[in-house]
Amino acid sequence: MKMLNRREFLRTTTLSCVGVFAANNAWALNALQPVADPLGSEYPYRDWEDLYRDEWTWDRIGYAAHCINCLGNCAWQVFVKDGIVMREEQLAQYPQINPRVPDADPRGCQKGAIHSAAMYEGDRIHYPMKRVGERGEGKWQRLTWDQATTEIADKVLDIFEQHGPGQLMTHTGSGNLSHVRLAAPYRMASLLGGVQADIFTDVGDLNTGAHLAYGDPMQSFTSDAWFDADYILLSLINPNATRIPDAHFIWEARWNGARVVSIAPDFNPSSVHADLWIPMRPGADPFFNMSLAQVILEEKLYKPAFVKEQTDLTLLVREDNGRLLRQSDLESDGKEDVFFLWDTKTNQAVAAPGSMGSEKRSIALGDLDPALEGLFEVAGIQVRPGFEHMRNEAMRWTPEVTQEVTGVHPDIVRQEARYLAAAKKAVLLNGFNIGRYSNGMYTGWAQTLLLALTGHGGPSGGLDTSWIEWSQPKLLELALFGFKKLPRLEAGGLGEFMRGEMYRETIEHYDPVKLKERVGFNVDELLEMIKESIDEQGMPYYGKVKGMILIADNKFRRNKGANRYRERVLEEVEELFVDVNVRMDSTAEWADYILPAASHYEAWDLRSVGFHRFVNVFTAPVEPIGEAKPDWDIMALLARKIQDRAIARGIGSIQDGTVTRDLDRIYDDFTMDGALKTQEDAARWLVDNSPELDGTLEEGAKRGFFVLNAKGGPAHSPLHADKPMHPFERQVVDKEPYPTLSGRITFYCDHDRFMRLGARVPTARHHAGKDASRYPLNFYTPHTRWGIHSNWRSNKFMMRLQRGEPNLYISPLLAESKGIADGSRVRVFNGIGEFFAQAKFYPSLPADSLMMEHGWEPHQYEQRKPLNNVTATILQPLELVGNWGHLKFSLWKWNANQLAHESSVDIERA
Ligand SMILES: Nc1nc2c(c(=O)[nH]1)N[C@H]1C(S)=C(S)[C@@H](COP(=O)(O)OP(=O)(O)OC[C@H]3O[C@@H](n4cnc5c(=O)[nH]c(N)nc54)[C@H](O)[C@@H]3O)O[C@H]1N2
Ligand SMILES: Nc1nc2c(c(=O)[nH]1)N[C@H]1C(S)=C(S)[C@@H](COP(=O)(O)OP(=O)(O)OC[C@H]3O[C@@H](n4cnc5c(=O)[nH]c(N)nc54)[C@H](O)[C@@H]3O)O[C@H]1N2
Ligand code: SF4
Ligand SMILES: [Mo]
Repeated sequence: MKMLNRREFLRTTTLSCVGVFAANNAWALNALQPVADPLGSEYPYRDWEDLYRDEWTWDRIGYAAHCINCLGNCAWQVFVKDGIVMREEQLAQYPQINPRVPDADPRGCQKGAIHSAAMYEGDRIHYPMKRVGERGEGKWQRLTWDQATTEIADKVLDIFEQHGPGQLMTHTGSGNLSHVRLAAPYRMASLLGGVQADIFTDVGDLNTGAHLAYGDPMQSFTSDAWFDADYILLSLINPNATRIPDAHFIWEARWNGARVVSIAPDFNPSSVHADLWIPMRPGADPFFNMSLAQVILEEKLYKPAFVKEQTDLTLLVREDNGRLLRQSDLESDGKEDVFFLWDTKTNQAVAAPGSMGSEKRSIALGDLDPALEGLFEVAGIQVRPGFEHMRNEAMRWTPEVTQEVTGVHPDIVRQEARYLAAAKKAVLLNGFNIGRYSNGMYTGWAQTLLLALTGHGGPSGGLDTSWIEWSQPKLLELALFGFKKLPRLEAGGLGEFMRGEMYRETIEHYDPVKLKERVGFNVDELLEMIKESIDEQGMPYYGKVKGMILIADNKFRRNKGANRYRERVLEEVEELFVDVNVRMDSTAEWADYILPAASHYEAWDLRSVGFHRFVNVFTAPVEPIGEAKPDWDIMALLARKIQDRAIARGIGSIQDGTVTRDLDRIYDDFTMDGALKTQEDAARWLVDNSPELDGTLEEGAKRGFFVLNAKGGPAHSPLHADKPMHPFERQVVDKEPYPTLSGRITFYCDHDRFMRLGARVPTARHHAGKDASRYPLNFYTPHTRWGIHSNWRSNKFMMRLQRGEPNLYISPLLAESKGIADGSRVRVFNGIGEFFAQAKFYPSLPADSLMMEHGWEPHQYEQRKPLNNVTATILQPLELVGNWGHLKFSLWKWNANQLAHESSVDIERA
């Protein structure tokens, strides 16, 4: 080939291009004739070019979502070449259910988009391993599956033989939210009688205020229902970072005319796009909410018809003792759970329909017109409607009074109260962060009050608590062994607090007098109430155990008082600590045995957790890495070995209360006599037997997802094929009772502890924070955009999008006073611990608070000291009430949260 100089080359190419385009029609291109490859003889090797061409070829496409604890649940196409996942792409094939509502496509986030890289990173676990050094020393020996599971099975049997049943914790954490991955360890726990803690409360995600009010805290809209709201309030939530695939519905609603308001202490990535950001002092929300209620009542903006029908505010309360008037007060064999209202038409007390004890299964009032105000007499007992008590309390919290606590100007409070009351459809989106403050229950309860007063429920809006409990009876049946035997289900926050002896840090950190002033109780009183809840009110805590099999739970990262907690738990489970995990997380590091699990693209599964009606199918596009196995297969193999070894050792059934633990047939039970040997078998069984899914697994696998049919609708709402879903439609439209004691939305609780702590009606209470200890700064730790907790936290692509090491957000004002520059290395500390991080300026943060996104692995910090080292915590004793109507232990519904944002710290340049 003749060598041209650069100028000549440019001239010829430009000319030939001009020649082609000058013809200005397609003929010119069609006229181009194929010529023999001019480079052929000069460049026989074209591999590097082929590399680029081949990048876009693949052997196979499969489907998957990601099974961890994000709320996205997005369908991905997974492209496989030579047995390796080369990339993933959003599927974007969900049907639009209604032409007037935006669809759910495409769904995804940046973490999901790099999983094909992350799944092959160095932290993946390839083989079963046994520790050969001290715990945590990092010395491992590779075992075969046979060796590992035989050794573990023998230890499990030893624990049964030496200590009896109930001494094994078999806990699956929040990392396994897809159906089969979730069902496998629960089924194992059901058969073994293992301790399984409530995963909502042991991380602090339960909206207890919503449960108190509605009797059901799992009551989100489908996210498309946000679209036609005209008022959206974001409270303790940051959807642009933590609900990435659904957040667009909020901003589309804004485009559609909605007013979007974000309440947060910092100008977070969602506040940025709102019509109004209300800067809230950390933990001050109940005061703000009560002041909204005050304005609504003062200005008579409330909707009496909705209040009378849907709430318990009509129920009569005794003047003498502050208790609800019960049938048992009036008749010797009267019921405790039948209540009365005052009918203004007939001027008499009438039993309110729809309560737990009522024969009427409807809350419709018919001809009744109950009073909201007035003093009445029933059989010589003076009574008045709860509405008056609620109002008296709310009227204390004028916007002028609460401004001192919240920092929010009264004009803003009045303005937003009026917007809320005027809205046709108002949606209040509550983040899970609400559960991580000790006054979160107060925040949530007051929010439900605001919505009820202004008539927002069902089609006219309401509370969105970020979770939908679809009706999936077969999933529960599979997970809980047909309800024939159950795990030892434990109150989550309570279990962690007791087992990890976190109360030791509580005692150390808080000033008892100041704590009582702030939250209404001191540590001694708290410990007494905890004891009372366990001993007398049925809050389950099973005490210390001897061994632990942990699945998909980064326990030593997420828990409070982190390193001290870890030491205590390791001491407790001295005999056995097994971790089943996809990667070497900060918990697997400390295990005796590690069993390698298949990742998202390596196992069959289904997933429905999310804000939409699509059940994604995982089709196992590739084989598991190394010798990893799907979680179901791992549990089945473990069951097999326990059964074999039990038979060999002559161990049969062991009596455990009213059931037997049949160790000699546990594999047969686990697999339904061999029918469900693999994760794929279990996924197929679910599809074949679930009424809410139409078609076969194969059909779902061809599409990548199922669309839930009407049978999948949750308890509180029908699932219409062509309409977004609204929580409590059945109550608001169909007048079905709420699953509460009174059958109505609850705003009066006459349980002793509620009465004693001044919380029988919604009110405002502080969280502990900086004023309850010696340390001057509030410290709160929300979730990061760059990981789902610890998942993908150390991935190189995610690290490149941020500072790449644990970083702490600080107000420049505070930084200046401490001599800290942007990028400085800082030490954050209090009496119970310390950690080091890089300071990052964040001007919108209050100068008396620090913020740090949680989720960094302890091993990413200097000296392996994580942020949770400085989080001392308490429990909210009201959330531990276990003997009042719907306030009794219920998995994922009612028990006490672990609280992340209660302690305080100081900071210095390090
Ligand atoms: N990218 C990503 N997404 C996730 C997760 C993740 O780790 N990463 N985790 C998932 C899980 S399990 C959860 S629990 C959720 C958590 O996600 P969210 O429910 O959004 O909760 P957080 O991120 O903890 O906090 C949300 C916001 O609360 C604000 N905030 C802090 N204190 C207060 C306060 O006192 N009052 C008010 N009004 N606001 C306050 C902060 O500005 C913060 O931005 O996200 C889920 N989605
Ligand atoms: N300070 C502070 N602490 C907090 C919070 C906070 O806001 N502040 N938030 C709390 C909240 S809301 C949450 S939800 C928790 C989250 O707490 P973590 O338990 O830390 O959550 P993940 O990082 O999701 O851990 C799940 C583990 O499951 C593993 N895993 C993933 N897929 C699979 C699989 O298919 N099979 C198996 N066997 N394992 C798998 C992953 O390796 C991962 O380590 O943290 C809580 N801790
Ligand atoms: S991690 Fe969750 S939100 Fe992100 S793409 Fe996967 S399923 Fe969707
Ligand atoms: Mo969470």
